[in-house]
Amino acid sequence: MNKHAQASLEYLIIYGWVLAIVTIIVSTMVLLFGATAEPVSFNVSDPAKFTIKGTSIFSGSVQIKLQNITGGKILITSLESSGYENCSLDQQIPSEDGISIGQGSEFLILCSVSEGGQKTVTFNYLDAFGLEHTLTIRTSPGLVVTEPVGETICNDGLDNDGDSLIDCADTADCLDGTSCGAGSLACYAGVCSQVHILTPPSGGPGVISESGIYLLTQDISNIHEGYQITANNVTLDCLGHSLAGKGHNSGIKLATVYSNVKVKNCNIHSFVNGIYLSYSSDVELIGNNTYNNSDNGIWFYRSAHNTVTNNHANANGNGMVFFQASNNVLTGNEINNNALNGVVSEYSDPIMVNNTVCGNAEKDIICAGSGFGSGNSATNVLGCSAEIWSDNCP
Ligand SMILES: [Ca+2]
Ligand SMILES: [Ca+2]
Ligand SMILES: [Ca+2]
Repeated sequence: MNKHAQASLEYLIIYGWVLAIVTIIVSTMVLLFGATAEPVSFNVSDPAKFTIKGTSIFSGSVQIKLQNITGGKILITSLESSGYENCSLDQQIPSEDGISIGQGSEFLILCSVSEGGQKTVTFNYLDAFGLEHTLTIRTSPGLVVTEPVGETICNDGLDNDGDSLIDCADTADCLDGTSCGAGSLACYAGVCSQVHILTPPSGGPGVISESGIYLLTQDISNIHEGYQITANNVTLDCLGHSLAGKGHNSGIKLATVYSNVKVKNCNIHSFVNGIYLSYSSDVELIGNNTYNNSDNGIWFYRSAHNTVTNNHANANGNGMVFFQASNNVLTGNEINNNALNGVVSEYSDPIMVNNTVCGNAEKDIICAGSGFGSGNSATNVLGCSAEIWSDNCP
């Protein structure tokens, strides 16, 4: 053995041990910390051709949403898996030869799973030129089957908790106003919609002068004036939040609107008028609560053909006042305990069905003519015919 070779051997003997020990320490640390901290990931074997748009794991079920970016239509001819109990493709129309998926289309692979560990699913497909390929989607080793925790992501196109309601349609988890995509998209009434989130008014009313969906996502207090709607085709939904004034103006004013305006779920207090309609029609007031407004809960001034459903107008000056306002339909409202009157009609009566108008200090209902409607509870009325009311206040 020459001198050089002997030196190399000594080097290996001395430093080889050090190298081995370092390797063992590093491996142990990866096992102890690295591997367990790593979240489960899904990888496709050809990311240039398929994008993973979302994944979901909950008890007994794995969903993988893919997008075809091959550049053309594909035909999936077979599907195999390892580690899953069974896998299927969802939401695609099968043909004799396979399942056809267009360029840019998204599709779901659904698998059952009962144990942890690494899983793979593989499918064969023909590309737009008829050439055969194979795609494999593999999990990282630590796939753990979890319990459902609700619709955790409202824009992934997946049912994250297995209740068969997806994204915004799962209104129990993706609440109205929850972001469901880029820009100003948010869940509203089960649909991912373009919405405007209202900011507090300052230095005058918050003016809504363009059509659209407006959501109040916070309580607003101590304002001089609330919102004023001057456009048609507007939905203003307070989502149960409150608008609180300091004794002036109106909470919500509708000024000269005449088509498809809705005001919903607003708690409005401490203004002169809670809601004030001026020269407006085709307005729907649904589920609002007006109280502690000094003049009126809701004031209809020269405003006809509106509907007022399931609102509360309690403990205001008057509950609802109709001044030269015909053909308004009141259904299922509670108009109680106001400091003056419940419902006051001047010049023409609204159509009242199944409202509770009780405990108001002066009159519960003052009719201009003899009134319209049926099934209303009241005790103390003026001018109204016996058909529209019964003395059965609780
Ligand atoms: Ca749910
Ligand atoms: Ca769901
Ligand atoms: Ca989802």
